[in-house]
Amino acid sequence: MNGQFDEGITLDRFIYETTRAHPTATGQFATLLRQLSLAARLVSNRVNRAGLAGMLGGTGDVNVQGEFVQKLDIYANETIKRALEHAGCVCAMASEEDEGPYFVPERFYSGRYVFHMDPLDGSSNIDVNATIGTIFAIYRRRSEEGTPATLDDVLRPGRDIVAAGYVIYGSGTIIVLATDAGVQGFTLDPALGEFFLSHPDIRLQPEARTKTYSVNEGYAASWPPGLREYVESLKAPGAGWRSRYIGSLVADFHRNLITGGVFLYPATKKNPSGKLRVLFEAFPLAYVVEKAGGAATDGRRRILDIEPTHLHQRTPLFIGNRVHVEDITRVLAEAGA
Ligand code: AHM
Ligand code: MG
Repeated sequence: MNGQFDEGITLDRFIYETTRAHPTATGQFATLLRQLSLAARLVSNRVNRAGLAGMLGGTGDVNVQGEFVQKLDIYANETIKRALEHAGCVCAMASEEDEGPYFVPERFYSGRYVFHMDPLDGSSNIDVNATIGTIFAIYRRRSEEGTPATLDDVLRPGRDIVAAGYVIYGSGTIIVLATDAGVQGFTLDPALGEFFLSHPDIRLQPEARTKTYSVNEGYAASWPPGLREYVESLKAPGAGWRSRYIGSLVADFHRNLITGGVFLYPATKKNPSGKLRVLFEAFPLAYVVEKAGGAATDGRRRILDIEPTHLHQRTPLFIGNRVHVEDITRVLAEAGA
């Protein structure tokens, strides 16, 4: 027999086989991933039809970050929360779109996991049809299952993450999932509504073949000392680097994960603590990159070791192939940044 049924590994099958291997598995983690994949299909469908469904453009509101809220931001945020809250697998969620944590209402079972997300990263790109995505991280709660969760369950260092990844809505829809079993990518077959394993065991390319840098050079005048010289050195004759920047973190990150390279979002005068969010963007992607053999720092320390003090904390981010991240971190230290 030929065809996807006997040749393809579905996301469901992957979840079943990897969680079955865990002796203490209760099924909640598998449920969480299944519900997340349902939400991903709903959001993907809405993103693809946005121009037809009147979903382009802003709501007229400004979010807790001071940014314009897009209609699709709200749709993704609500859809993912609704898909997870009733399923008995999470106790709390936190989102870039919500000011405070969202504790699962009492009428639902307060499950074992905490879920963090940027429901629609890159949303300023929606109206120009560029790639956007959902970034997420999953933690095991600290407090006892079945009891109400607390802020202590939600506000955690990234090294506590048990799984993380993203859904990317590009020319195809792909879920990239990082766990202790490594990093896997599953592509949605839109006709079947099913995710199939398309990128098994993603590892970053060897350093020598990965000369891509991604940074918004429009801000170069306000970068920290040393960074401008570093980026100039990449452009020297014979250095062999190329530049790629979409302005949608999830898309820039995904490209670099597949082809290798380094993404930089330093502190700037406008954003002295960086622009990207520790919990919703930096932690999940730092977890993914480390599982793929790479590294992520804020210019001084490992991203996953940051102890966040508030939900919407921001950070500079240097992420990608280990050698490049180490070079940047050293350059910044030497310049006293
Ligand atoms: P968002 O989460 O509100 O979409 O903002 C984050 C985005 C990232 O996806 C991207 O890397 C960055 O902002 C781009 O910022 P800039 O336009 O300053 O280069
Ligand atoms: Mg974002």
